[in-house]
Amino acid sequence: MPLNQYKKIVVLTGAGVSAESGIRTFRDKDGLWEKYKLEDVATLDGYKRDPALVLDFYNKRRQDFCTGDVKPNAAHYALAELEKNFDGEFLLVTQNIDNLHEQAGSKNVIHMHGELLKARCPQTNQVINWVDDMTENDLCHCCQYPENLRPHIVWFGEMPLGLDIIYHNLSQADLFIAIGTSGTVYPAAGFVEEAKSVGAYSVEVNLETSEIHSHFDKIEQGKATQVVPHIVD
Ligand code: BJW
Repeated sequence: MPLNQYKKIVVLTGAGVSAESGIRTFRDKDGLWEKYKLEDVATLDGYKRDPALVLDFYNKRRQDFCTGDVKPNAAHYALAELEKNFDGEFLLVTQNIDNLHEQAGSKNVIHMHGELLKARCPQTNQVINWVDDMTENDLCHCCQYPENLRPHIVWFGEMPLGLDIIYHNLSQADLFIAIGTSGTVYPAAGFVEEAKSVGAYSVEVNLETSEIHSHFDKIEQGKATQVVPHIVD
């Protein structure tokens, strides 16, 4: 696909882009929501009800991520190369909380649903790196209140991060590419319509048919590691 005909590209990635790196998706067979109830582990109410359960959910995922053989795959690398070589403006918006895009070399990345390797003070919103032995009883590093730190994750009902920048970029985009996302979670699922409303061309890369496939101009069905290097070449 000749990408240099475009001036501003916005790419949205979801769990499918990291699936081939060994990170489980949410809604596929064997996905995380088969084992956990999202109301329990991905809402503020769930966290208030049972912080230990929620911390355990993220601790396990952090452990799997840090101790497993999890590395960026060909799709992550292809997107980093695209950003490096593209003459126009490029924004990568990811719903993923892993840092595989950064490990692959991507620079302009927004983690709209937070980051697994970070914690946040709910009072000041200060974000710090997660420390291995951190528990819910740790003192907050910025205000020293106990039991104050929480995972730096956007749960259901909470406002995703970086939305001003994302919508600003979508309002100027002439190419929008969504990769490995089921299109079930808003506001990310609405980004394609936002981009289309200003005339952007839109491409979806997915192994299956997403909930929002009918909004895209072009569907590239297949594994992210095979399709993405091909379309950004
Ligand atoms: C491959 C592949 C391979 C596999 N190659 N592809 C009613 C109507 C509309 C909206 C709402 C509603 N009720 C509530 C809402 C809002 C709510 C929402 O959308 N709910 C829906 C369930 C209906 N959204 C929110 O609450 C959000 N906040 C919000 O809306 O704030 C208010 C607001 C208002 C107006 C404007 C702006 C804001 C917050 C959402 C927070 C989501 N949090 C989670 C968990 C935290 C992170 C974590 O623990 O990791 O984020 S949920 C989970 O889903 C996670 C993901 O980022 C997110 C999206 O999932 P994703 O990435 O799409 O993964 P899957 O598993 O669903 O799909 C994987 C895809 O990959 C599949 O399609 C496969 O086919 C594909 N695939 N292998 C290519 N190799």
